[in-house]
Amino acid sequence: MKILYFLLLVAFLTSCGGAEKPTSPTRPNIVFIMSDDHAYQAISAYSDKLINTPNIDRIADEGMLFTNACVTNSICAPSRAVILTGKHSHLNGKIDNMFPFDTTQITFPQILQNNGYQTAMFGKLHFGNSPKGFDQFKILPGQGWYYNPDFITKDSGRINVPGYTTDIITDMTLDWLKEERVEEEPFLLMYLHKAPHREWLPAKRHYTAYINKTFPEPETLFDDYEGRGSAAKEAEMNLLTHMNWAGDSKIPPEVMDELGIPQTAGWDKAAYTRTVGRLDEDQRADWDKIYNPMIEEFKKKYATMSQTELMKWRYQRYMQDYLGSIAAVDEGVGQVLDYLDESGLSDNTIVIYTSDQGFYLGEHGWFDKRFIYNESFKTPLLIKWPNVVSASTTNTQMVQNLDFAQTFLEAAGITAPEDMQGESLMPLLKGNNEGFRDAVYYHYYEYPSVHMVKRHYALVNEDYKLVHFYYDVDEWELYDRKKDLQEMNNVYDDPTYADVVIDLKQKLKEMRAYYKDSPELDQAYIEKYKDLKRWDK
Ligand code: SGN
Ligand code: CA
Repeated sequence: MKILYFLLLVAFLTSCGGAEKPTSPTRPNIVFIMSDDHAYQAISAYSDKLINTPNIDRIADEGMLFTNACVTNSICAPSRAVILTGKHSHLNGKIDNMFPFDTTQITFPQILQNNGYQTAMFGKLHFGNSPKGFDQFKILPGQGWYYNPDFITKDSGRINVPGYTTDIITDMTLDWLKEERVEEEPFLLMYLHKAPHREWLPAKRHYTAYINKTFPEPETLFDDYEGRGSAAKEAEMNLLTHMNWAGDSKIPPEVMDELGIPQTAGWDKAAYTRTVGRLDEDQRADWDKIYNPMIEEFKKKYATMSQTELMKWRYQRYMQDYLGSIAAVDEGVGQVLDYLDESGLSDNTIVIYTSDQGFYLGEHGWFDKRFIYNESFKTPLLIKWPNVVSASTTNTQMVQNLDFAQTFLEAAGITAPEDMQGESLMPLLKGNNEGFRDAVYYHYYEYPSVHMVKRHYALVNEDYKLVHFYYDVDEWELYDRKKDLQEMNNVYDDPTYADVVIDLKQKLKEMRAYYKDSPELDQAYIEKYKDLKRWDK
């Protein structure tokens, strides 16, 4: 009798699992690698002007490089919410970095887990709450630290781990693959770097190589923002005027005082204290050895430097630390790829490398992202999957981070929920681009906030970018993508484009309706958060 009860109980518990579990042993593993703020300009598979990333490049060598991948909302946590839910920000509710993710949303990892996948996440999530649908996770609280970071763990609460965060996340990822993973089940592994997010602290082993390099300047470093509307002019992300001297360029607060350099933001010096100030005694000694000569040299020349020279100096300082912090990411990716190869897992594993958005590396004189202008709108995307994706192929379609969830579900043989809004990339991966979308929708919300990038939504196709800035302005911009690669010239009011404007405005209206976005929803989001204090300048 007892046995009967037991069998009934087992049957009942199994039925509670909901979805049927496909058991095919060939279901692919998924290794999703994402770094934070990693510009495609800083991956040598796209361009080797700035840095060599041989390991990340391996993914493109063995698979597909997407040259027109883009995001739907160029900012961290919203981008992650889009990736996990397969829905635009206005539907998943995570419109900006400020408010926690709505955990009642269904995410693709939950679906994979319900269908027999093992799931694990290591690194930066940035949701303000823990991820659902993971058998294991160790995530950084908020933005996390570059050195000696805390982690929120599934099993052991909050822990502190000494060392360099990029390496620690790599080690956690490898440990899980080697020690914790069950061999019989397919897995989803999310390996999520904090680097190269601001304030760009490289690993000790990369200090010397990067601090002594000089990098080519982008053509638009001295952009004066003429020829566009008020949004570009009013944004606060210029290397000369908005980048922190202490926090970003690593000029210590006391040296700023000595030289009479005012803070660019109220938290300029505090940013230095909370980042460089986190180094332990030995780490600090290593840091000082390399950074002090740079500071001494700057002290000698500062008083005589022109604005142009200062801008050039700040660009080099920025690139040295930004690119320096990518070096460890590339090495970590190499270690994970090596392990997949050595363990025989590679053949049946999809490996994706992407970023939560792109980033300005001095283009338009900027750092940061948020805008729909190319360098932050586009994001790196490299995918390998031996036996399915041909090696060394390039795809130019307008794919989006919105498409990932449906792609992974299809790869796992699972029907995606109907309300997901992306398009599976499976046909593209197999070499068939026919019928894929010819335009994408974009909507950025976080304003007023740090960097002061105005709210805007847009339609982008191969030829044009039509943008509407709203909230405290009502301004339109149109860029001719074929003629104006740098996006320096808003042709919205140019009579030669009058017909294009009429046509694209109609298309944008239809697109908003198609994706279930609307002026009413814009207003509702403004109302919903209007009394919340969002940003202290
Ligand atoms: C921090 C950064 C900003 C950045 C946001 C959002 N300042 O506030 O420069 O735009 O994060 O970045 S920092 O000095 O504190 O790093 S995001 O990647 O999380 O969206
Ligand atoms: Ca980011």
